[in-house]
Amino acid sequence: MRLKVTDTDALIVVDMQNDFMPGGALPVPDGDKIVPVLNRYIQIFSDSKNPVFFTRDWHPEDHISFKGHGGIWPVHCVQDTEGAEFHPDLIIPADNKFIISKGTSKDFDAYSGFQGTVLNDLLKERGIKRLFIGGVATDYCVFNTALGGINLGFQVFVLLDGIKGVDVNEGDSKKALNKLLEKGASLIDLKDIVSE
Ligand code: VGL
Ligand code: ZN
Repeated sequence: MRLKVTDTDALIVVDMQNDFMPGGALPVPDGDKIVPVLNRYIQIFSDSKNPVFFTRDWHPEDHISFKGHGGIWPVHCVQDTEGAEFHPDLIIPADNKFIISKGTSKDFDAYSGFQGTVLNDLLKERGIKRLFIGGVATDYCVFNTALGGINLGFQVFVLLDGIKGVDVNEGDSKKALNKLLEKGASLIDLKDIVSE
């Protein structure tokens, strides 16, 4: 594929937070390995003044998704803790960037960056038509954010070299990508993006 980034494109970097990295509370295996690749995408979008959206899981300490509070996950990404901070090497551009917090109220969980957030409004306001989506986890928040984007009418490109999954059940990430393909998403790599 040969894709040129145009002014109706946005990059969405999903949940690249310490707790989802090796050593964190809810680690995605090799989650840190995609940081350099995501930084390349971030640089490309940032250089062309396209918006870059960073979603983050941003839970209260008694969140419904946590074990002991009705959920299945260990305590993770608690608001204002180090675990909820972005990976220290992730490039956060000074301009044209937006931080989207999700799962912020105790009684609601959100695997999609669109759920309970202003992400769709911000994208529509800017006339964005195509979304380039990377981050973690392929089988949870990347999947649901991509699906949400498709359902809201965006053309979605999933960054194959910029995602990692948890695979609680073997094959979950593969299934998620197949489902997205079926729904009309495209799977791309850095090399598919051309400057001219
Ligand atoms: C996620 C599990 C719980 C994710 C968030 O970002 O994929 N997974 N909360
Ligand atoms: Zn969470």
